[in-house]
Amino acid sequence: MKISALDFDPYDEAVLTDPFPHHERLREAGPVVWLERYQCYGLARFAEVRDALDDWKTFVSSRGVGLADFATEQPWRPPSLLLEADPPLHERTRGLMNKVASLPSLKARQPEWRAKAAALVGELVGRGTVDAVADLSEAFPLSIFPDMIGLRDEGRENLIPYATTVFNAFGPRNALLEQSMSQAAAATAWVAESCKREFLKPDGWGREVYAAADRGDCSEDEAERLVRSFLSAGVDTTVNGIANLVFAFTQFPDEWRKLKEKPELYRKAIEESLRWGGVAQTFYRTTSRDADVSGTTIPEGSKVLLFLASANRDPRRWDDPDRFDIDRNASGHVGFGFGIHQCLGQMVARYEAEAVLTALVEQVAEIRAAGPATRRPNNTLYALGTLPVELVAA
Ligand code: OVM
Repeated sequence: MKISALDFDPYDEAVLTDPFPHHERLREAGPVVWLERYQCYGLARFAEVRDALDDWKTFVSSRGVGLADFATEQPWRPPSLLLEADPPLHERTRGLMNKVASLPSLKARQPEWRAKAAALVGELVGRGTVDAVADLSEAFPLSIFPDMIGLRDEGRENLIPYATTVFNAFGPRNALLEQSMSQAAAATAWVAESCKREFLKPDGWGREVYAAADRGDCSEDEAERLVRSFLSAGVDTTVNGIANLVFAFTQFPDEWRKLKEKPELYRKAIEESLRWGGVAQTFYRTTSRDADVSGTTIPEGSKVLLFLASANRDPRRWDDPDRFDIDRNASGHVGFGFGIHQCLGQMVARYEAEAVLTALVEQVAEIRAAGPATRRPNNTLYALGTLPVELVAA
């Protein structure tokens, strides 16, 4: 089958700040597209994205899940033992980390998280215009996540700049990456040190990873790099997940009213925001052998860009996909990916969002947009810069 070659640039600033109209063009161009500029393939339809994620033997992660092919290019940091690994290594590291980031461990923390979110929302309600990004979506995760890991107190302001660099680094070496790299040298050094056993507090997921090393499930060096995964993947993602959740309600005030009438819909609302919001826009895989995708052969050694956020709005899979609809059954979305690499922290993300959303539903009558939201362009994340809102007291 003849495939469409496009001059489309997924990393153009206009695309990064408003990607969804461009996704439609990608999906309509065919089940597989060729992105001339980056010499990679692209999949933007739901079925093809999910099937590629499912077929981890053909679409491997060990050659990097960004544009760089680790078989020929030096990674900017030692590869993640989870994200950038294949079985059998991935099976061992993922198994160990699943036990640390367990549901019982989260359930034990849930009451405290809900109380903290309620207190934070309480401070913001009726205060006039607040920034739902800095004052809520960053403030809440930063008030619980570093403590859950057991991170040292000093230097936590490095977490977001580090994560910003990590997610920019999945893209090309463009100005965004160069800029965040040059600003994040100190953050990278702080993170590297913070992952070491001696800098972690005794109670926390960080030391639990080292306990796995003590049991012989991984080496001391592996433990250090696995803790790094928590710091890389656990902050900017949840920050923007929460921000996009609030943003969704500013765009669809009827859905907020619906939720106020039926507060029991809060979990469905969160799942729908994960589908609609598109926080993790894209990840790559690399083909380990020739792959047939809907009649097109993708040759071995190709980089394949998977447009997760586009898949989540593919009209072939979702009715009226651009509509944020909290009654919709959004389960099955690929916002957390799919298959063996599906987000390790997805329940952390959901519990954080639940704490914030239940607090909002209880205390807020109306979430009023109080000015234009701004975007913070990133090569992988659909990130908000500012989100001015007024939280009207219930
Ligand atoms: C990691 C890592 C970093 C960024 C994202 C991610 C989406 C994982 O270091 O393991 O998962």
